[in-house]
Amino acid sequence: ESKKPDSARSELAMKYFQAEYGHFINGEWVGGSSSEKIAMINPANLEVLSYIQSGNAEDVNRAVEAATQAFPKWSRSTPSERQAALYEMARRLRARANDYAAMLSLDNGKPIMEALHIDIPATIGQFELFAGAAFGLHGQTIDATQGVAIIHREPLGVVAQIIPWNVPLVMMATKIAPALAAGNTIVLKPAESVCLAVMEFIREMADLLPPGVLNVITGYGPNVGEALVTHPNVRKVAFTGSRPTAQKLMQYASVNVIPQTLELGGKSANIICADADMDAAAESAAMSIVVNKGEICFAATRHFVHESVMDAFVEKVQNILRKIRVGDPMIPSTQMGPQASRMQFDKVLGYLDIGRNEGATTAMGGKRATVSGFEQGYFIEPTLFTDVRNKMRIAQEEIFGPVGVVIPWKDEAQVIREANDTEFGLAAGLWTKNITQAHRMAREIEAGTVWVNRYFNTIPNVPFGGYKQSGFGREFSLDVLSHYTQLKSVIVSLQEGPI
Ligand code: TXE
Repeated sequence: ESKKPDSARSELAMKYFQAEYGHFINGEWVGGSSSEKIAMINPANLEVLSYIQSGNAEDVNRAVEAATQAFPKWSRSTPSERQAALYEMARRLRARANDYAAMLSLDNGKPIMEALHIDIPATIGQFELFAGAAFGLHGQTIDATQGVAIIHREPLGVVAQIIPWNVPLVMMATKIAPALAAGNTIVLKPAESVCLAVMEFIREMADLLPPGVLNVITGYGPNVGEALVTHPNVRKVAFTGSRPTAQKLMQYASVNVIPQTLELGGKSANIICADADMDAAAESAAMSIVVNKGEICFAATRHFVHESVMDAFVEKVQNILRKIRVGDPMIPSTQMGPQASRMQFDKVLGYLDIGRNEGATTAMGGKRATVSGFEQGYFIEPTLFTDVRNKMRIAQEEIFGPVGVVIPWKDEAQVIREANDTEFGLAAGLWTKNITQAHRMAREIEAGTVWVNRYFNTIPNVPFGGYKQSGFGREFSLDVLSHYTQLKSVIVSLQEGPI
């Protein structure tokens, strides 16, 4: 495919995006070593917004080389240099929040107001958190009679970071902010289906970092990923995405025995007790279906509702979903946009069929949504399945779309067993006014985050990550710095002579 001339692009595409993006290597935008380009598609109307390079091993090698060269100096930069760069990224993002929200909306299909009020603040939060952390990377000393040990905390070197398409700026920030704060250099690979807001961010922030500290290679996962993660100079890989890709990355990482942090999605349980604030619980459950069209790893997707309040709960969720405005994500009043890509659209429609075939009742939605003027777009109706059993595929597999399932429960031990009967363990929700029960159940749930009487409120300095097959390692919070540093113990003897 050849690059689309500006005359063939919409005004919005031209306003926000370049006609084409190169790779970003050693502080410069460069063409790919292959002439193949990937079209970036607006999922609301299938317009081509821009093109990115389809990278390969040769591009990866150039980027890793640049990052390797930049590391010695960056690793010895002062905390104030690193802090200044990270704060300035936060400041510029805040100053152009509306523009970045529009870019996310055009590129990914999320409603512009949601991008403005969820994605942008979450992205800024990561930059601010790790800007502060640049001054907190202390070592330690340990005194003993035989010697004194100085424990230095040192950066790892070149790190590979591979991010998905659902919340691109947040994913970029959770990866690059801690890595930069700790003095590492980076080769970042954004997703091939959605990455234009990331590319614009890199363009705007390029002057804040020395050349080679942050490099970006675009392209298809397998073409870029294997060369990147198996490169002998790469010291760590951080990834958010699907489990099959994570399994490949574990193999690649075994080549040079490098550490990984993996965040792999979920099938989060949301347990509603009989005494819950039913309006709040229903509103929250509906939002888990709607926010980012369900393309959120920690969305509550299995709603375990106490049988005594089942009918009231389902009716309330239906009433909320019925009023959701599905449509053009660039219109401020829109509450739900299209799935991010054809692949996701097909996947979700496939699960709607699976659910019906498994015998679930479609209490709401269940099909493609028609949006006038956007007939080609990847819109799906907010969908609620009832009469679901936890063993069904729609209750076990990550759909990653606007689909919730409702499962009744009777006693606490049973609901905990079923909530934990999943290969995933990213997050969970609990709704009750009984604090003893809340604390007890929160401890029993196998998940990295348990929200009580609220859902969705991630906090920049609170760890986030998975149990079981939802991955390992944490993001958000200062704990992340342990994934981007290593300890060196220098032991100085206090005794003369040999041991
Ligand atoms: O994921 P992939 P996909 C889940 C969600 C979704 C499904 C498939 O259920 O429907 O995964 O999405 C790069 N070496 N999540 O296919 O392939 C790829 O280019 C190195 C949950 O998009 O894992 C992209 O940059 N990299 C999730 C990134 O991996 C490779 C977010 C993610 O793509 C690669 C996204 C390879 N061999 C999807 N193959 C979450 N946890 O939030 C692909 N990639």
